[in-house]
Amino acid sequence: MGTSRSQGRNSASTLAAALVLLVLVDCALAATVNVGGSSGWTLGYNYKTWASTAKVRPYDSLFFKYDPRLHNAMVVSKADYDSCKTTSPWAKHASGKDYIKFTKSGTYYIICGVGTHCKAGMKVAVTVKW
Ligand SMILES: [Cu+2]
Repeated sequence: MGTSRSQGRNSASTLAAALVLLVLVDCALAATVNVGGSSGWTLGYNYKTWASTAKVRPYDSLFFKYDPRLHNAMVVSKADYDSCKTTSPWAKHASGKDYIKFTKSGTYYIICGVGTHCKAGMKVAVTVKW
């Protein structure tokens, strides 16, 4: 009886170790996802369609490539995404080569805060999940 209990513990800790290893390997394999594919972050691109097929996992980097004189990338709340409100972003990126990483599953909202670009469709809702 004692033996089988201890075996149970051992296989449980082996399983735990395997899961930790799996997560570590997954993190090490984190990918870079080009937002907008080869078009990058720009006006006149359908980010809804792009996002519907994009595979983004926690720890992946979303890469926003654009001319920093023309655009930026703001991480905002869903409400601000819906209304294109640019005055209270959670984070503002403006290098033109921005890597944005989310470590938790969820839907994240990024808009361009320049002029009326967001209203023109320069906004993306990205679902991050394993
Ligand atoms: Cu813009």
